[in-house]
Amino acid sequence: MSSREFNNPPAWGGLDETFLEKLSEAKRIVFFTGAGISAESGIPTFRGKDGIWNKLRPEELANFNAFMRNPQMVWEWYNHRKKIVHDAKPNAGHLAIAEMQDLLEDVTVVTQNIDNLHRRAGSKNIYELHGNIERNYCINCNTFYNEELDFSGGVPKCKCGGLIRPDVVWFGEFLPEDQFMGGEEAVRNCDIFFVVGTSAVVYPAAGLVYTAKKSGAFIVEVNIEETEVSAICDTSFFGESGKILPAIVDHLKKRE
Ligand code: BJW
Ligand code: ZN
Repeated sequence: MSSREFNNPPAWGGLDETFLEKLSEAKRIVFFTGAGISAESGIPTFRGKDGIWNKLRPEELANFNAFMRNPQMVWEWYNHRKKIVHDAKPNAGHLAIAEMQDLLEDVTVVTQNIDNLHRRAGSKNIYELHGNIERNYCINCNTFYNEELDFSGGVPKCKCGGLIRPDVVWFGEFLPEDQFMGGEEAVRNCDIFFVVGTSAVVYPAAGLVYTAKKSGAFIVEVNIEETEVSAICDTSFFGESGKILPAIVDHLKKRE
């Protein structure tokens, strides 16, 4: 939760007329997603009520200096999360977004998540802004090591001797340029921009909400609580994404 105090949001009352009208005209849709969409798959969020960063300090784990100070500890944290991600399944929210590919002209997912669940749900057009927990690379020569790593001799090393790290974006690091530029381009050209399950406090990713706004998209928030960007959204659906996104699919199927 950010320092801003939020009121209790009103419970979701169904899909409203303005939204349905926009949806009926929309050609290009972007889903900008965060940890909240995977919460119903059993993957903890970072912030908020059950967020992992209520217990752990992000600056101790999610930055390069922390990794250099204590690579063993950082890897233990990632291996723990890798297991959770590996055992998780896409939920009704991920599946609904994937299903929309057959019901709408052009659907793009721009995700901050590193958990692969959009891909596993069947989404095709995905930009991953913060990397992917299933990939690793050498900090010296950037060689990728995506197979199962061997930790029996301590933190795994590359042939060149460099430490191998997870391919995720830590604080103070640049986002992968192709992913950010591709995602931003889709955002600039979309008619409806959904902001799903993100606290929208981490930049530059959160800036995409403002990019969408400036480009004239209709902005729809799906979240269990108010966020930093609720005030600029055209409509906010407050409830679980695993309930609200399938309701949109149901509506689209009825109109087919
Ligand atoms: C549900 C739900 C349900 C729950 N249904 N909803 C000061 C001002 C502005 C910027 C900065 C600043 N100081 C530093 C910065 C920059 C920094 C930043 O933004 N910091 C802010 C936090 C202050 N950004 C960076 O450093 C970025 N790089 C950068 O800026 O590069 C330029 C640069 C380079 C060199 C020098 C200087 C600048 C990089 C950011 C990388 C973020 N990485 C992480 C970790 C990834 C790896 C890992 O997983 O371990 O990415 S941080 C973490 O936060 C993760 C997430 O992708 C990201 C966003 O979190 P998200 O997805 O929004 O999750 P939550 O938990 O915050 O929210 C969940 C939401 O779901 C909540 O709203 C719930 O209500 C909701 N929810 N259940 C629907 N069922
Ligand atoms: Zn190397």
